Amino acid sequence: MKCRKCPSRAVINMRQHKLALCKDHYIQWILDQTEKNIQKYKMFTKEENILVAVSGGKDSLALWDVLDRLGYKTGGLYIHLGISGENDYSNQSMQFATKFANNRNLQLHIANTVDMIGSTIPEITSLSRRDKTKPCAICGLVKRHTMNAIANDFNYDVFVTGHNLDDEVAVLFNNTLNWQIDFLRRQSPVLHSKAGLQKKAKPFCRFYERETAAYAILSEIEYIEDECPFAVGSTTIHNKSILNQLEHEHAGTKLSYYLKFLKAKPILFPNIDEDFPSMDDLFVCSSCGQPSPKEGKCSYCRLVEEVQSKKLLR
Ligand code: Q46
Ligand code: ZN
Ligand code: ZN
Repeated sequence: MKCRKCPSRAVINMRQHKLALCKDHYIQWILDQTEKNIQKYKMFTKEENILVAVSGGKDSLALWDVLDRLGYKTGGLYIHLGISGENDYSNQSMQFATKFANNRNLQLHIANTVDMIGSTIPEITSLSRRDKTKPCAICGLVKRHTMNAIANDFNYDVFVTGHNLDDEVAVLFNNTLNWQIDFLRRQSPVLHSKAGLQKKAKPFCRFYERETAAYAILSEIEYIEDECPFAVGSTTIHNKSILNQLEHEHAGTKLSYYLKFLKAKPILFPNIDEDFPSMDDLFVCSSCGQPSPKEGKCSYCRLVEEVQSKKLLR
């Protein structure tokens, strides 16, 4: 198959766009489409400081690479979660993130849960009152708190994540299956800053996972191929396989599901702007000063307190 734009051989065929491209034109297409998304959803400008959450995986490193090539001012944040497993996941993924940043002379902030809380994510999970078999809720809480704290401390204007279309659609599918109205209301390519919460953006939200993977491979980005061991068997992965079947039978299903949801949002939520939660819904944590939906200490500070008191009792 030939490239749509030149006589070279195509390296990727995107059925949903009816577009086949060679390596050079594909890389340029990803750069152009990312810039379009940033503009379309008013994510950020070249004047703002952007903090990229990097896991060492293909999506986040590809995103950092794209933003850097487009001339945005970026720094990265890697959070070491202390997850080992067969592949020594956290240490391995940190090495990929560090090598990427060093090769390009980009600043990488590294936070470590052992320094912040005194324990790894699996240890915190086993000490907390929550479901001891699933660290993901605690992991998400720790990551959100850390990203907001680093963004505030180092004067970043926005933090961005490498979530792709497959991630967004899997979450959307789960939220519609369970009619999670608050989650649906908040699902957006960009959430503007409010009451001490940093602006968040997902510049890759319209790219299929195979497109970001192809970009990472063609751009020779080295990344950790293994998933976090706790991702295995998750609802998200199950939803992704169902959605892949639909996509296989009808190319473009995922993209259309997501874009039609974004179009329907103002009708579904006519009186609510994108800046959810509202100021009235938020308090300031009495310990760390970050915004919190509850009065007193935020969930992160209560978790740290709980873990530290249980460690003292051991
Ligand atoms: S890193 Fe953390 Fe994920 Fe691993 S423990 Fe779960 S939430 S699966 S993105
Ligand atoms: Zn070409
Ligand atoms: Zn707090």
